[in-house]
Amino acid sequence: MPKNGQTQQFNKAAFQAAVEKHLTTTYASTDETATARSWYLAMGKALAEISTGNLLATEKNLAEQKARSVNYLSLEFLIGRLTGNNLISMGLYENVAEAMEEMGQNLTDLLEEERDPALGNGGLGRLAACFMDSLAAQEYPAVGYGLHYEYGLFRQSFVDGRQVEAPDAWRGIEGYPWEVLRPELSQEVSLYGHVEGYTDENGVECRRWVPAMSVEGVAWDLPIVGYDNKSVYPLRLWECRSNAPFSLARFNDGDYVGAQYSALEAGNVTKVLYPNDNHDQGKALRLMQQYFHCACSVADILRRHEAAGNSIESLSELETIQLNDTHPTIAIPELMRILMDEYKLGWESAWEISSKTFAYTNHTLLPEALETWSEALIQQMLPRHMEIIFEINHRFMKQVEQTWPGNNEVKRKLSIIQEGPQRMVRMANLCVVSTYAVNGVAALHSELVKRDLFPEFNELFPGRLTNVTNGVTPRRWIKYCNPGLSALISEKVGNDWPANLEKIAGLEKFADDAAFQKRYMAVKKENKQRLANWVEENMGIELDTDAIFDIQIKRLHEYKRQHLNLLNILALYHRLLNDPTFDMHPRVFFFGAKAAPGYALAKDIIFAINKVAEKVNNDPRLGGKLKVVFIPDYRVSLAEILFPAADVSEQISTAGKEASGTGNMKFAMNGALTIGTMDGANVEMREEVGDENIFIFGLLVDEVQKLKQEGYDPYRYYHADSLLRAAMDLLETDEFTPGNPGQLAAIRHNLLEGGDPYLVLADFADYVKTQEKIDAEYRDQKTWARKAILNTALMSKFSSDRSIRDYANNIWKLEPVSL
Ligand code: C3B
Repeated sequence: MPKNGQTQQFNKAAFQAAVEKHLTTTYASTDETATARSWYLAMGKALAEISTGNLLATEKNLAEQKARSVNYLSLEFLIGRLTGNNLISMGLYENVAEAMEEMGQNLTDLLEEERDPALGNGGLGRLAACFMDSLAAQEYPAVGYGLHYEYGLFRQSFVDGRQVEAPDAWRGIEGYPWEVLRPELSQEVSLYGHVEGYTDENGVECRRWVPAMSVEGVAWDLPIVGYDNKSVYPLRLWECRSNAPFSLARFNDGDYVGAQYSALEAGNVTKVLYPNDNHDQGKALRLMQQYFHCACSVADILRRHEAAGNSIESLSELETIQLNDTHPTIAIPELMRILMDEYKLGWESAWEISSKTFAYTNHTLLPEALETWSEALIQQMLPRHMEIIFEINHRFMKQVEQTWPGNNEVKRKLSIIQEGPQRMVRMANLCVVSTYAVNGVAALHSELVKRDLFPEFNELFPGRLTNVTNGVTPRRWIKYCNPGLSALISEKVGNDWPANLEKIAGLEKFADDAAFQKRYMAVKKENKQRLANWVEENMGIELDTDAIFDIQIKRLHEYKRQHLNLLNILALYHRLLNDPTFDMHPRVFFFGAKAAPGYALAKDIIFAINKVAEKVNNDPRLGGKLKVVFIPDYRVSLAEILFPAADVSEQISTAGKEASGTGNMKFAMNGALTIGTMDGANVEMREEVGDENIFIFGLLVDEVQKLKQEGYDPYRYYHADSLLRAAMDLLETDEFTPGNPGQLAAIRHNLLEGGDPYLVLADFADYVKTQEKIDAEYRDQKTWARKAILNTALMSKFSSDRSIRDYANNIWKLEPVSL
């Protein structure tokens, strides 16, 4: 197989003919009438012809070889634009650029026509996308299963500084050129109804679900193109349709209109992605989404397994199912139901198969994100599943009784059912009990999962709880988004580093090379210019690329502490205006973040940052030293411009709260220095780059816990620190909201009267001091360049290829299969 080159046979004339054909027959355009968008669409369709062919070939090969596969179940895949990335994976970027040029089209411009498929909220969804890329790059047999939302994550704009949400019709009216409908894979999904007992023909007592209605699941495949190989794996997204929908009960009752109506409701199942990140909202429609996703996916896995001629008993030998967080947990009782009620296996045999098939990844310790579902709701929508969950719990409680006889306290704690005025099903407990492996997503996080979240489970199931540290794909997050740096890396270490990121360590020996430092920093400067141009064109703010570009991009959440960043900005503002001895290197603070529409304080923080930005960016007294830019509608395609342009990466969550973080890795690979707490993967990044090459500050996990136990008093910090007081008090004035004092006071109130749940005030002084250190060190450009180069060179651990190898070797037991 050709490596590091063109992996697809490319016939330019045939490709151009395919583009012309799609322009005419698919998009009804002529060369004269075609817009940039129709050219992009036609080109996408022509490319999808190649990827679809390879997808089918891969599918066939894997079935024939009876290869063991992983099924990655996730409610979110935040894939971002596919065209540029797929061109790189196919090795066709230059060929297609040339082919399009001959047709009078500029590839770079056409790529800008693609709308981001934003089928995820943040880190969890983006991780799933990086993992699919790494599975395909290393040819570990895999299918990604998700939902085909009609509307992805909302589009964000600012109106007078406040976030406004608009629907995201990511497919446009023409549809997305890369996706292919697979009508032959459609599934019927049942809902509601009741359970009945019956005696089968052998006299055995059985149970069966008599559903009240059903909907149709239709499969769309998006191609996950293997980098530098021919394999293409499906990202299979289920769309709910109710084109032949009916409510049996109501229909039979003669309630014709009512029957249609509830079916219409079910037709909404995949209408929109829930916009919550690290927060469980507990809505019935969300449970329906989860079950719809699981029912279609499990049925498809069984279909594949059987079609390849395998027995149901061998399911766990050939298939493993990874649950991305608890969102697809209902797949567990669904598989148990099918094995028992349809395949007629007894409980023990069904459990033997099911518990060896599923594995679960925990992505958060935040209590508000740990999913629970009301027993009543599950009982109503999925009565047979509730019965099975009860039985799993019943058997599990017996096991707990054996280990801790008579200990009701531990039973209450471990039970899958949480007692209370409304009984709730704890999905994480169900996962730990019913899977063969449970992993956290960074070393520190996995330790906390064992120590704080599930200590008794760890005792009960030794070895089940493990760690797989997250990673990111170097294809999208270096090669594609940072061509300047990529060329420089290839020149020094050869061009096979995108698939073998260990090679990047070869840059280490150039860290002190003055000529290399210069070129490395010149690339950084170009990337900063590219971002500055975007900001000028889209926001009308002029930026100086000699300033430090300091960037915090992630979902808006109190625990991520964008408001700590804001307080430092307010402190700088205060000092610039009031302390004549104070000097600072010019700095631009960038933010990009969406707030969940129902998260009031997060929205207040966005508003405050925007208001401070308005004032600061136009205040001549600051001499251009301080700028604040809140990039609207932060998304993958903007991330691709932001990461390469950063000097400083903000990773400032309260220790113990950010499970891993993955933006931290993208920044460091692209040569930004991290200011961060000892949280998530920051800890392992520090291990890799060394303490001198990262700026660590703040309380440690145990210090956070101790302070909270002792009774944390934010006022103590407020009264003791005049700079903190000055920054906080600015929030009460009308400094940034002329004529309207108090508009920003909610944040101050939350931090003082609200008890400052994420210890912003406790970490403020150390944060400010560490930012001053960065200011001083940036002035020595040689030392800075050295540190930045070392960050790039020492990030190989954080390739998602390594994460996937860890999963494949330690959990899934998968072997690569090449096409
Ligand atoms: C996130 C965590 O908050 C991040 O620390 C982590 O890096 C990623 O997952 C990937 O593991 N996460 C999320 O985006 N959504 C959740 N519901 C839970 C965790």
